[in-house]
Amino acid sequence: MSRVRPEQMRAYLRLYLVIGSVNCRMDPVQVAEEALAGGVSVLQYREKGRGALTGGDKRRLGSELQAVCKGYGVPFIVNDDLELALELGADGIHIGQQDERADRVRSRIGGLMLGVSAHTVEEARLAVEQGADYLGVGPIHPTQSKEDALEAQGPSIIGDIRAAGIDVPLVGIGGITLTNAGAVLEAGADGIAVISALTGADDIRGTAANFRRLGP
Ligand code: 3NM
Repeated sequence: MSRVRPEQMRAYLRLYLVIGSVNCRMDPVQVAEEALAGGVSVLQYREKGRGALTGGDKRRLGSELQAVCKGYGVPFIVNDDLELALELGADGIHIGQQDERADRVRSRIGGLMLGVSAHTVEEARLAVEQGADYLGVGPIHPTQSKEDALEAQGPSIIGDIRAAGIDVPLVGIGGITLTNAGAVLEAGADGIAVISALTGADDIRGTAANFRRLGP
């Protein structure tokens, strides 16, 4: 299977929902359904944090979220768990700097999409060399949604990565809201990735639609 083309990847990244059961006030499948109806363009299943599902329960929710994504023709990406990604036949996998090396993951997934979290220009460069199709760059702003999040860097980290000549598709992540998302796109991101701005919204569908209106 061939790798995703960068222009296709950029289109997928416009509004990226990261979701797991611990992030949701109601059924995560319903949250995903609403968010996709509003315009989410890629979904990552990230089952992490206190109270996260494991084993068969984790697999079941992943499979349900994947089915919702299929209905919208939106890629389904699994965070960190390569075995689960392969077992479910996910469209891609996302890994952090603490997880397995990107080149080792690439060698096991063929042409599936590979996303890597990067916090510095050097991490960004290395991830691209090792086969990343896209980067998640953050945290842009302080976040409540990740227990081990690093210090917030502001949108300028994205400008720094672009100024270094790294033109790989990328999203900003961490504390992004409707109010501050514009600056992330202006700094050179292809899209934004959110957890709480959508999973915690009273009107998930409407909020997703408003995020999409910010884009090009
Ligand atoms: N990764 P929210 S920040 C999953 O910096 C994740 O790599 C981050 O959640 C990183 O939109 C983050 O609620 C949490 O702030 C994003």
